[in-house]
Amino acid sequence: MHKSNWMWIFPVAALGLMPVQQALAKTVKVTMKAVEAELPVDNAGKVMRTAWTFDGTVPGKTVRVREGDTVDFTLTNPETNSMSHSMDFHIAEVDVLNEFASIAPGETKHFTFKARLPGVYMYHCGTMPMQQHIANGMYGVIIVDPKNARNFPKADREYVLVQQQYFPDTSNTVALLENSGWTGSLINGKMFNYDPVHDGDAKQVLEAKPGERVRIYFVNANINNPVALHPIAGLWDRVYVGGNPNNTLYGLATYNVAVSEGSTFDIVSPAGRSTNVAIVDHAMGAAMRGAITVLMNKPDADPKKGRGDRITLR
Ligand SMILES: [Cu+2]
Repeated sequence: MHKSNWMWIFPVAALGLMPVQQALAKTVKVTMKAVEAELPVDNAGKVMRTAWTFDGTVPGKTVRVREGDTVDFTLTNPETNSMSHSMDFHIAEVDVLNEFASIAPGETKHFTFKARLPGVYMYHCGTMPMQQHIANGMYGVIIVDPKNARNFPKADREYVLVQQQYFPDTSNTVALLENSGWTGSLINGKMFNYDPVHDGDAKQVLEAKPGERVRIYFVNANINNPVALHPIAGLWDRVYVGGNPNNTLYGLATYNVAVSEGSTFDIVSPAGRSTNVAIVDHAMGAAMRGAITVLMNKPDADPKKGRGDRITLR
């Protein structure tokens, strides 16, 4: 061994005695702006809705931190907006009447919380009527990566999928509660977003190479309905309930995702051949109205898809 390598041994040994969390936990600053905007819910861009969003997209940006990190969060509600808004992170253990309180146009809200548990969690606006703010698009995903990789094999690709019931008339807030009048299922904000089989205007699909482990971070942002998540022509190799590796289920065809639940799904396609899988909400009323996502497993898969900031395909 080269002499200089020995210099590393003592500092590394000392670090090993420190609690890992203390050594590696950091504070992550996250800022978001409430943006009221016109957005399409179809791939052709013909069906528009008045969306209420975080930062102008549905879902909002994916926040990603590590178990034990502290999130330092700021929400601004520009005075040009018409509504009050707020933020509720499902991983935050705080005071609903304090941190999650609404702010009027022109106000700013700041709070911090510790991401104590690994997993995948919904975040959303909690301002009343809450069903209207969520139906209008004010939701997103926070991924908390586990600090311990035990029982959590490395994924080759990762994708974020968020499903939402589409109600063309969100001003009828009672209809939202009665679950009447929804006409579409949005995946990351659009019907058949990644399904060119059922919608010729769909511009992209999820991609991976045959045999790769693909990890889906899934959040059910429906107003009322659970999601029967099933990969047609495949199986879930593992389902991490809540996205937490301590809650691992092995080998399932379908797993029911509760409203507001985030769970993580691993699928490993057969090696040595190209295949396609259709990830659906097997509740037909949702599937046929937009909740179908194509995962293409092929040797020439785009190496950038499912990695870095392309885990959410826009
Ligand atoms: Cu809101």
